[in-house]
Amino acid sequence: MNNSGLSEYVGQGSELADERAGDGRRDASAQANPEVADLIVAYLEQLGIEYVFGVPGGAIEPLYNALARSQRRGGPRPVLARHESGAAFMADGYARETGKIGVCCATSGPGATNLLTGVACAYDNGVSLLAITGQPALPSFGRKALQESACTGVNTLGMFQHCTRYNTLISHSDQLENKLVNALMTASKSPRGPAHLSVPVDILRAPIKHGFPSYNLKSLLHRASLVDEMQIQALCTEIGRARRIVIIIGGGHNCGEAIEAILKLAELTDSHFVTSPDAKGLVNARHRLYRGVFGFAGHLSADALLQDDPDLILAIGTSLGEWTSGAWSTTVLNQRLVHIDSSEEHLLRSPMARLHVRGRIRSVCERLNELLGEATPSTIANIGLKSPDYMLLETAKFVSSATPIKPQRLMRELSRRFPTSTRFYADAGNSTAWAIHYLQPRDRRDFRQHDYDAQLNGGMRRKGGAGWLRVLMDFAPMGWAIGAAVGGARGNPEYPVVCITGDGSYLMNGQEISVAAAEKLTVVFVVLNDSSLGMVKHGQRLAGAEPIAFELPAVDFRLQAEAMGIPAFVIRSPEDMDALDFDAIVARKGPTLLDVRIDGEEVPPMGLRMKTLGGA
Ligand SMILES: Cc1ncc(C[n+]2csc(CCOP(=O)(O)OP(=O)(O)O)c2C)c(N)n1
Repeated sequence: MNNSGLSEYVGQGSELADERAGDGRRDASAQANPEVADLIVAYLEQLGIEYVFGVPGGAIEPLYNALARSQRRGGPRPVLARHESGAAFMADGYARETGKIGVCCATSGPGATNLLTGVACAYDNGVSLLAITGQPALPSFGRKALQESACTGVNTLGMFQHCTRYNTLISHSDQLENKLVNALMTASKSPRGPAHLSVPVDILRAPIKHGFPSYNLKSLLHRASLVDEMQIQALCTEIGRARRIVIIIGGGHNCGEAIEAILKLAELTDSHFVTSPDAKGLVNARHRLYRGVFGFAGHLSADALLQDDPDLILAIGTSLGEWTSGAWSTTVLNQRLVHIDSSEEHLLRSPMARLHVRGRIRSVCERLNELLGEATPSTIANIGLKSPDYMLLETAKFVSSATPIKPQRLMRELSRRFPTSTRFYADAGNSTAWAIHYLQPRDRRDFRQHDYDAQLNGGMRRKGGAGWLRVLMDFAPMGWAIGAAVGGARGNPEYPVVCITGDGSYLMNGQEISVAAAEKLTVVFVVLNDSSLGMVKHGQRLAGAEPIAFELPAVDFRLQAEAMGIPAFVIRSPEDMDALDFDAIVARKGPTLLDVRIDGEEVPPMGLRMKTLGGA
């Protein structure tokens, strides 16, 4: 692909535009008889977006025609998902990995409704997405056209209204440019989220006039670095007064791009820090100041730190929802709290805070560091070599050699066996709990994933890519990790991807493994096979509820994968892991499946969930 050399190493769309738009904007109207669909593709290209994840159908056909033309000249091309929810999950994974906007598309009617779950997931988890769905031709509205999805049919526009940040029907071709740019701007500003364009097929096919695209997204999508100097001064005063500060680091892109400055702040103030579950992947668990995950499936060391009376708690970029606030725990939500965020929605959740500091987190932390007396650059010496094993709830099980393999031990094996550049995606269900608590990739001797990547890339610095672990915190659909892992790998095929999922989730969405095969992507699917909906089973037990509707049939996922030509292995014990050639698995340009017959009796660290459900 012509533009991939450049776009691989730039994360933010606006930054990409810096380098390529200059005015090298491809003139969509330069080709013979360009259509509105070509204009959409031209804008995606301007942002360095290389792939559109979706499933075709009649109402969206002109977009696929435009993608075919684009693909022939090395521009954005389609990736064919097996189900539209998988397409949206892939776009989500692509956005997380690259820092760009993930783009997915579907035809009208059932294509759009299938896409909805993935779009809702991106909405609740703050991921930049553009969803494009089709409609029958405008003149047919209200006449029972096949899969009509306007207000006179099964109103998909209405459905998307509740899980997007921008949602519109294009009812005239002249609207397209303005609405598309609005959608792209809305999706990428804080709070991030999905935008949806519902485009009738005759509009997609309509001719465009000469000279498009007319917007240069370079300046429109540029992220402002404004800082609120007065609030920062006030925060400096608070920091100056405090004896002991604890920092809580939140997840998502805003903290991802700021992680160096945040860690510098911790070092400069000699403050211990914890992460929310979704931010675990931003840091090295061996950092001398790190005390683990606070929130769902977190560590007692993090709780203890916050309960030990710090006089200042700096919550940075965290949503303070159920899973990220320890179910709204007063150990965090109290008057010692200072909340730093670019999202008004996040700030709204801390009315009791002593101070709110608004602004782009990276800019705020960099300015703070300046005022506090520029920190000595973070060095490997700051990492320390202390094993983080002490944080774990059940260390004996972490090293247990029992058969069937304990999920705790499986996390240890996955941590040790994969290269340091690996990205892990953990699925809804017990996988999330096990990964948040027990996964701790081997010593990177560096806490900055991006710098590590820079070394690998011969000095080329890769932006975006928030962390080595990706999980869901809010709307958490089973099977998300399967699509997201494929999309993440598509966005950055250089690094191995591991998808940790359950057998229930795999039965729901596992067909997307065949996309990884078709795209030749190194994704290792690790299926925690316990013949049950494990989180449901343990949830029922812990709550004293009826033990019902959790059993799944015994499935041999190895055979299923092999039927698709994908190498697969059954793992029953820790020794079975020794028999695998991980170097070959990681070197393989294509997926591998590990069907892991885990000990399903092990209780996942899900106490917090039980507390909020009112059970246990
Ligand atoms: C689409 C969807 N349906 C239902 C749920 C509720 N739910 C959460 S976890 C879970 C069980 C997951 O089972 P499995 O994928 O086998 O993973 P395990 O918990 O056994 O590791 C269910 C049904 C959900 N999160 N998403």
